[in-house]
Amino acid sequence: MKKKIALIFGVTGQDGFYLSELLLKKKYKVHGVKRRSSSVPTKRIDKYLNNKNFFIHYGDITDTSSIQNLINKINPTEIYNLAAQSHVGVSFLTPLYTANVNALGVLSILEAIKNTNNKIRFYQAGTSEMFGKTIDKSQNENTNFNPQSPYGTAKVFAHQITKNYRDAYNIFATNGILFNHESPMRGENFVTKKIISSLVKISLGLQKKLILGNLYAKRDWGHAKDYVEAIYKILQKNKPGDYVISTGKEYTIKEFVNMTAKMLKLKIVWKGKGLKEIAVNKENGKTLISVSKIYYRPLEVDFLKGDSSKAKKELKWQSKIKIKELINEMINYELKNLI
Ligand code: NAP
Ligand code: F7E
Repeated sequence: MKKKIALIFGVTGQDGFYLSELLLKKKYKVHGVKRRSSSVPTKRIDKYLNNKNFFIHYGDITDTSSIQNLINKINPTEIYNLAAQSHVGVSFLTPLYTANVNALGVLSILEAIKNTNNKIRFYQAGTSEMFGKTIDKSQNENTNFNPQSPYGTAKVFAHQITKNYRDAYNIFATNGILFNHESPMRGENFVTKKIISSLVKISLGLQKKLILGNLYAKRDWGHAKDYVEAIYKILQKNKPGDYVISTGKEYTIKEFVNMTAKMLKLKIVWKGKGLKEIAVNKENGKTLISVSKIYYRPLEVDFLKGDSSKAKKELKWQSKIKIKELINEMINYELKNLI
């Protein structure tokens, strides 16, 4: 049988790493797109660069001609769009740029599929941030969108335009609505990676303090390795659809800190309230964690908890890796990289 060909936009990111691993195992030819940058952007995927089924091309989803040329050249069976300005906080500082990449970039890919070969299957990386401020205790495919950031708002456009192209042009265009997913490959400025890398250093005496923002937002955190399996399954169905992918459990940032500190045997005690809240070392009274306004956002998404019943039923997918295993793996990765 002819090898399937995948084209991944966003291959250099966290999910790009895990999806490449999965598709190479499934004997795909994997083509990934990297952006030109002044430093090497491929550190996560370096290990695949010598694989005979892995190919890297320059491109950018804000450059329509580069997308069109790549699709013409590669003629992929499947396109996975993982490319995005993916930081919610940063989207408030770069709203136009974020909209250009996260909304219009997606439209450019869909246009290129429509104009080249409408049999190409397309996955769009949607997000629980589209739900934003919600009244539903848990969110599924029928929950209304009410995004609270330029990031979430741009992703709603991407979600809707993907549905439009599915309906109008009969394209196998799908949306994942993925809740937060983390791993050792997570970007440094997301809260889980920041907490774990700082607390590991603090536990070894290599860092004095960790400064965080809102400790009371609740998130539903899964593992990226589990979530790319769902992404893959979404594109293998008979019919295109939209799927919520989540664990169904939520924790506050503070609870995440406490779980991490406990695993590192760091004894901390919380004191104070609001911006004055701190965590001190129980043994010597030194402040290890404090809060700063800098990391607060103009608008916050207070809680998110997904309901993945549809994915369970139709994709036979369920999140497997539990939060403590995730934290443990991330801690071990940090420790290994410090030694
Ligand atoms: P990530 O680590 O930030 O990776 C984003 C990728 O997009 C990187 O490869 C980045 O390239 C690339 N990129 C950014 N702008 C681009 C552009 N203009 N053209 C081409 N590539 C561009 O994000 P992730 O955590 O892997 O997430 C993957 C996707 O899922 C994103 O779309 C994100 O919004 C979405 N999502 C993530 C989560 C989550 O919890 N992780 C949840 C829901 C949805 P560089 O390496 O050059 O920066
Ligand atoms: O923030 C709070 C912050 O930046 C989580 C992206 O992958 O998941 C991610 O978006 C929470 C927020 O992720 C800090 O205010 C407190 O409430 O790790 P985060 P996010 O904003 O949930 C969704 C599903 C995506 O789609 C996105 O692409 O933690 N928080 N203190 C902090 N957040 C950060 N980053 N840094 C802090 O110091």
